[in-house]
Amino acid sequence: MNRVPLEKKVLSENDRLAAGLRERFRQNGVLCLNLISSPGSGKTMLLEKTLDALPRAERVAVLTGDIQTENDAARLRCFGFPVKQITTGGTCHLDARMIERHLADWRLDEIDLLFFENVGNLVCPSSYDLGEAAKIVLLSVTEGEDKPLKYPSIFFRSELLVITKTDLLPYVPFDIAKAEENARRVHPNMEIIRTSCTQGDGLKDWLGWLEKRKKAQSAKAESLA
Ligand SMILES: Nc1nc2c(ncn2[C@@H]2O[C@H](COP(=O)(O)OP(=O)(O)OP(=O)(O)O)[C@@H](O)[C@H]2O)c(=O)[nH]1
Ligand SMILES: [Mg+2]
Repeated sequence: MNRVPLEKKVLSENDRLAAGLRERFRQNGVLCLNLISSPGSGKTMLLEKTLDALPRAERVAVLTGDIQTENDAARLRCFGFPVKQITTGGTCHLDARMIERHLADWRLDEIDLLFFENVGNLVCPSSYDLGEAAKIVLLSVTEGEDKPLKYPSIFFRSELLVITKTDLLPYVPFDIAKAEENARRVHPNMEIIRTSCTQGDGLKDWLGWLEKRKKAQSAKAESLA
């Protein structure tokens, strides 16, 4: 009986903080993207390839979340962009308060593109708004094409699906067309990009999507100014 009101309170407090973050991102022209997937789907590797491909003058930063370890931040720091690890100590998702705290000593007016790598989990992160402009869900070909139907919330709420590890398709019984059909049953017209970070396939499409998304955000800001 008591569980529902408590959850509601925690979530509404998160929504309030997330709204504040979204407004700060808007004022500073930061495009903020929240990457979500099961553990090991390839979030960090996609970010490694992204940071490696971007010009060093690009104003990009990453907050990466995990329950334990600084491993992902260590992998991402070597590209020379600001990176911070958020260690949740048991919590299975990032929340807006963690984001607020870890952004405290960064100047948002010096960042154009900010990535959050959420804790590996296909369920809980979908309920927590972090003030991002868009959620992006990753699904690797080893996870099964039924996942959009079993975990619909995150596929419904994400603007883009990145299918990862397509180099493994010859070795796993994964029907990629069915996976895409399932994603679009949950989220009609969902944008989908197929990638292999080991082979480099689809990375151009991904970088092109980022560019397009940045332009859309700038155009929206100009139209509101
Ligand atoms: N074959 C293949 N392996 C990949 C690809 N992308 C990532 N991997 C491997 O998959 C494993 C997990 O990748 P990560 O990038 O650490 O995955 P993650 O989603 O960040 O994992 P968590 O942060 O623990 O949730 C690593 O061994 C990667 O080398 C890919 O495109 N192809
Ligand atoms: Mg990772």
